[in-house]
Amino acid sequence: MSVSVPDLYPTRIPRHSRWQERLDPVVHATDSSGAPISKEGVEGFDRDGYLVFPGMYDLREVQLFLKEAQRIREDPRIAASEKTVLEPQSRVVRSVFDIHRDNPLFASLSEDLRIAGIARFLLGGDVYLHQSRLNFKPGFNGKEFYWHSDFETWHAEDGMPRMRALSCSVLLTENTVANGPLMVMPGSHRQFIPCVGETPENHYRESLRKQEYGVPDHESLETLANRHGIVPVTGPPGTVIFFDCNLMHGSNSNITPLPRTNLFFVFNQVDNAVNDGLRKQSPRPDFIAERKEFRPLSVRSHVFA
Ligand code: 6CS
Ligand code: FE
Repeated sequence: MSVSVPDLYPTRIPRHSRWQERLDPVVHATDSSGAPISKEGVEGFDRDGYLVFPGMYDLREVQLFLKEAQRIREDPRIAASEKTVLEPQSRVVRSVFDIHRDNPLFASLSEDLRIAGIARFLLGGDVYLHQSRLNFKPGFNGKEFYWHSDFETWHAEDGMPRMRALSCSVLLTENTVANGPLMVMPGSHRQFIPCVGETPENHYRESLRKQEYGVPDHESLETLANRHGIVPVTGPPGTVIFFDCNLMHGSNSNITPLPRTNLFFVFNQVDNAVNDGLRKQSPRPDFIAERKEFRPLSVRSHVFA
């Protein structure tokens, strides 16, 4: 879709510029009656930019998800596909994208009321999937994801107009302080940090292995970290983490024997569909960013036996 819209969050600019206040609400819900989460939960997401639900999926369900994730990682056809991203400097699988489209189990999980129902509430209306992926971060070899705001990339490279999207991460293995858990700067979602440097063509081929554009400058990161702190988000398998599209986050390399395998769904509100008019480079493949199918997910209750 390409209609001319103003670029409200300019980034990938030639030189440093001032941070920008967020122009969008964090919680878009206007009516909390019948909310799927508590009042404290809504306030927490609004204040911190993330929310953690330990035990949202029971161990039996998670075992099912993890078995399927391991089957995907070992499937030679998938390993050879462009949807699979390898770790930098190795042939180790880092991520597999588009799992909601290629895998019936994960397609159902993406529409499960327990997660899509919360996303729909927080984003204030029907949602579709902008992206889905498995990040394996294997033991010993799983490399870091440097500090970034997802929205900065989805805005600059996919043409996502406003901050009305969120990530939902389902932990498939134990996420400890040691094996490279998601680290967030609580509250950092309220500032937009423009990043310096024009996006190279086909940037995703490098950025998904090791991101170098769309990474804030050290001074901004230091100021954000001093102001908000850095929190490792840990939890047992079955924990679900929701985090706002503009929350500053990253994760360290995993040199422990314990894999940190997490599944991610990126929910975008249907009125915030990507817009080609906001993009300067050629579009990223649709296995990374949905460009056509903005139909609302059919959210319903699932039992994964
Ligand atoms: O470019 C993207 O869409 C991906 N990059 C990162 C580092 N996080 C979000 C997303 O997976
Ligand atoms: Fe990210």
